[in-house]
Formats: sequence, structure tokens, C-alpha cells
Amino acid sequence: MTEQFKGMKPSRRAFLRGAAAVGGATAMGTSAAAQGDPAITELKPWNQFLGEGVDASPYGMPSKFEAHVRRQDVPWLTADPISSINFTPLHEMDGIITPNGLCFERHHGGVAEVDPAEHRIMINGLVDRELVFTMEDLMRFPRENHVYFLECAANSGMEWRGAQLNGCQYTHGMIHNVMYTGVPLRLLLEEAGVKTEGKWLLAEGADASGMTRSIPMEKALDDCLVAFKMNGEALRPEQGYPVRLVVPGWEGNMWIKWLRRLEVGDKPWHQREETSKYTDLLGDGRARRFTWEMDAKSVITSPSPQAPITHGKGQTVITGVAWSGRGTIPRVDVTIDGGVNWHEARMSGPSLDKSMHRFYYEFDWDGSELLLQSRAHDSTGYVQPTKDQLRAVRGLNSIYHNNGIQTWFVNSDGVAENVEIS
Ligand SMILES: Nc1nc2c(c(=O)[nH]1)N[C@H]1C(S)=C(S)[C@@H](COP(=O)(O)O)O[C@H]1N2
Ligand SMILES: [Mo]
Repeated sequence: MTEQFKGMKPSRRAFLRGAAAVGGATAMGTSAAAQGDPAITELKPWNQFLGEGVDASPYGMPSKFEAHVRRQDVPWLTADPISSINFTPLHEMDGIITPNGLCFERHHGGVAEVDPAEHRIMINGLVDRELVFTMEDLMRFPRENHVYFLECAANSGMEWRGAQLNGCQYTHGMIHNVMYTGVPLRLLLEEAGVKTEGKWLLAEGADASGMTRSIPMEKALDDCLVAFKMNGEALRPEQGYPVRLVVPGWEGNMWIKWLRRLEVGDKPWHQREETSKYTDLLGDGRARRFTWEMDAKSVITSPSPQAPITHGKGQTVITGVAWSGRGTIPRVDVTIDGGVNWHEARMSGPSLDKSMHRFYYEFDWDGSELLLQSRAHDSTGYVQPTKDQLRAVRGLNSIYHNNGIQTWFVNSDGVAENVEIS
């Protein structure tokens, strides 16, 4: 025990001795009798001087002590930062909402700086009336609010063959979960009048990559949104300002940013696209072309490689996120011994369709090594598979749609590492 807690502050050591005296029962916080903690006894600048006034930051920013909480890219992953990706710092977050400034970005041609006054959305093709909407026109339709996750199909793609990147930000951070305000796509399509042969929708972005994706009309008329607000404010330029397509539960690639055109057609444009970048290669060399729904998935965000246990033994909080493109997450299981024993985690926060869910599991850490895993169950009854189960079906050549169970090894110092166990 002395070795374990060497280097700890005196007040903390006194507390631990005290805790041991009452039978090792877990108590949080230090006894008020513990004197001499400079955090209590010394004056701090913020006790003595007046702070900045309400005019200091018209658009608020996080505390300077949170400067490490940021999106990160992995420079070797792509040739240049224009057609690249960065990652949401999941290990620093809690609850279910991703703050706008922390939403991961994926661009094929950089961030388009679109002037909303000069932006138009066109509906053409197999419609009764070809229409052009200004942003102002869009605002006159009834709008809705929904919280949805967006996950890039390549999320966890580097982890197919084995444990690669040391942190859930990198293994699972191609995801964000945002409340969107937008107009149901169905209302715009009804305004244009889709002809009966109109079975597919081609959505096109206004960025330099001119990104296009096809969406089946059934999905377009179901729950897709033409969104202009995220978490209450205008979309960020990185997320497609002034308007993006929201395709709930389906892979991020289809959520066209800087949306400028919707063309109704009679056949899937996928058959015309040279090679689908988001094809899942199967073990036997065949390709599974149409995987759009994101399967249920979860990850423990803390402890994790970027969020080690620093408080020593005793009461410890495990937390993480889970989501499914097919519904809600009624249950997540957590194991601390690599799957020998599973415990039902405590869900906390809103349980919304195709949205991120937050789970917790509190336990009394005895300081021994841990193998942490989480396993999501979705509302269809689907259970998140192990990586080996996935590989048995899909082989080793896949990149996309890896929803396998993630393992973190935690050593007796609380340091966590990305590993795989079978
Ligand atoms: N116009 C346009 N839309 C786009 C892209 C793009 O490069 N251009 N990237 C797509 C991909 S692959 C993903 S994963 C998501 C990422 O959305 P985000 O940047 O808000 O995280 O946007 C999609 N929509
Ligand atoms: Mo993506």
C-alpha cells in the first residue's frame, strides 16, 4: 500500500489511513480535520481580484484549464489535412451531447465557407415542379428537433487487424451526437412532388469535392432532415454551414454537408459510381455494397489510455457511450476481468432513438490489473459482437463498419492500454 500511494499529497495519505481504520470502507473527499491543504489555507488570485466583466467574451469559450480538450488528427492517416479527418475527444466528455467545437470533422475538399445569402438548395429530376429554395424559404417550413449520432463508416477501421491506436479518441472518435433543428426532407420533397418512378435521391454538396451520395426514397421520406442548427446555434462551417443533410442511424458519408442539390432519380446511382469507397470487403473477396445502418456499438471512455486512473484504489467510476443506428440502447454490460463476469451498467441521460447513450459502472478497485470491456444491446435485441466474431464473418480485409467490443488493459498504476484478448 505504501508503495502504491507513494508520492501522494499528505492530506490524501492521512485520508487513506483514516479510511483503512474504519475497515477500508470507501469514502470520498478528505476529512475536514485534515489541516494544511494549501488549496484551502492559501489565498488564490481569484479570491482577491475582480474578474472580467460581461463584455469580455461575447462568444464564450471553455476555461483555459480545459485547453487540452480538443479534436486531434493523426497526421500519418491521410496524405494531407484537406481530405482528412480528426477525432472527437470522447475520453474528456460526459453526458450524451457533443459540444459543437468538439465534433470530429471529415472533409474530402476542406471546409467550404458558404455565404448563406448566396446559397440555394435545388430539387430537380423526377419531380412535378423543380424548385429552388433560399435559406429564408427553408425557414418557413415546419421544423423539428432531434438528437442523432453521426458515425463515419471508417470509425474503428484501423483496429480491424488488432489493437492499433492508444486512446478511444482515435479508436472511436469519428462520432458526434448533436441536437439538430431542421425541416423534414419529406416536406421539401412533397412540395416538389416526387413522381412515382422517383425511387432514389442524389444529394450533392457545394464544397470543392462536390460530394454526392444516393439515398433510397424510402429513407428520404422517413426521418431525414435538412438541418440548419446544431445544439441550438447555426451549424459550424466544419459541419456544413449553412445546411446539411441528416440521415439518422446511417453512415456519416451520406450526411451531405453544404447541401445544394437533391436530384430525384429512378435507379440507384451507386451502380453508376465507379467504386464505392464505403464498401465492406468480405473474407472471401466479395464485397458487401449496401451497409448503411450503423450497428450497435459501445466503448468505455474512462478509464481509457488517455484517461488513466490517477486516484489510486477504492471507489472508481467507469463510464462510456453506446449507440445503435437501429434504435435505442436499453442495456450495456461492463466487465473488468476480460469477460469472466459481466455486470449490467447504469444508463443515465435521455434514451433517444439513434442517439448516443451514456452508461456508468461504479466499483471498488482493489488495485489489481483490469481488462475493461463494454457490450451494447440495442432495442432490436442485437448484441454487440466481439472483434473475433466480426472477423469470422468479414475476414481481415475490411476497414469499414467495425463495431467489435473494445478492450482496455489497466495496470496496477491505473495506466490503460489498447489491447485485444480472445
Ligand atoms: N459535402 C460534403 N459532405 C460530406 C463530406 C464531405 O467531404 N463533403 N464528408 C462526409 C463524411 S465521409 C462524413 S463521415 C461526414 C462527417 O461529418 P462531420 O464533418 O460533421 O463530422 O460528412 C459527410 N458529408
Ligand atoms: Mo465518413
